[in-house]
Amino acid sequence: RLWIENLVSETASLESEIAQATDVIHGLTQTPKTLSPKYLYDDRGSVLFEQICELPEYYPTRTETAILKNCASEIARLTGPCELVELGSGSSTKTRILLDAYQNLGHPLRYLPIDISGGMLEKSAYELLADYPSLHVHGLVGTYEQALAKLNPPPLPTRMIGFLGSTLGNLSPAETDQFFSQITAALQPGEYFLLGIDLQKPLHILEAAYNDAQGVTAAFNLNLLQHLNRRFDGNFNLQQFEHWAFYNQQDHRIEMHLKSRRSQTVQLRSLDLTVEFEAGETLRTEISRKFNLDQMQAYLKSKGLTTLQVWTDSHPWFAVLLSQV
Ligand code: AVJ
Repeated sequence: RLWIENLVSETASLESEIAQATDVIHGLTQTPKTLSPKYLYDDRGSVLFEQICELPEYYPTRTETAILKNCASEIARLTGPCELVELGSGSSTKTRILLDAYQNLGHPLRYLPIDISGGMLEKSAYELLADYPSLHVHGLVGTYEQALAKLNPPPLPTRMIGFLGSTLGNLSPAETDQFFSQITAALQPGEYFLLGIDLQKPLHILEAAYNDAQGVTAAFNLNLLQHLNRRFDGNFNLQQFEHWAFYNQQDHRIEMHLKSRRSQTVQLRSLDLTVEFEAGETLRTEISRKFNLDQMQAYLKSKGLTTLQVWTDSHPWFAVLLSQV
């Protein structure tokens, strides 16, 4: 009942290794320095993110979970039996709410988790198999692009691709366009896309969520440097960088950076790369866009996705949208 394919490990594809190395070199040599947020998610980063989800200040996870508990049975009714594909499956905690709903309707359970962190994917797959005796899991360890390109027609009548947690907010507008081209290419007419998005809201709530009192978000951000050290034989000194996150009101997004505490030189030996930081210079590690619900529906429509139903919490701080190609 379990099959996990690895699309990223060194043995899987040299092409993918080269793409990532090129990406890191490009990000660290441009001004301002930026890296894709996917480098936050090595196995330790994924564990730290799970801890973030439990923080009192980090409202998105618990808000989305509450929304899903309310709407899961309606989603299952609307789609009927379907294969559930999840982009960025992580611990698959919220997935359980959906699996329960399909199970309650007596539908067969097929789950295709996609995640960049192999450790987290494998662990959650085993936990799901233990709890859902009829579940079949086919996991793909890799980037969204790699995994979406590999999707075969589903064994069930239809398919739903889930993209929860507002991970969409990590993508720039240009990356979002590309992403939706891949989504609509992967879906057949009539298939479903389930999207969770974080909404615009007062600044103090947003900034608190990315600057928690316990410092878990800071540890999560700094862990990216540890990841680069391990992956590319680097010598980043984590003591010499600090976590910095703020809401960019103009672009409606949280920006997360690592700020150099002094002028310093860092080496990534396996990339043959030397990087200079000035005192106070920052490396942007993540954007987390906050959306407007009407604009998102219009955007989905422009991409060929018709929104069937929207659910929010009472504020509303977060939204879940079910759309169809
Ligand atoms: C998983 C991308 C949705 O942007 O809120 C949490 C990641 N970064 N705290 C987010 C994150 C800092 C999270 N996403």
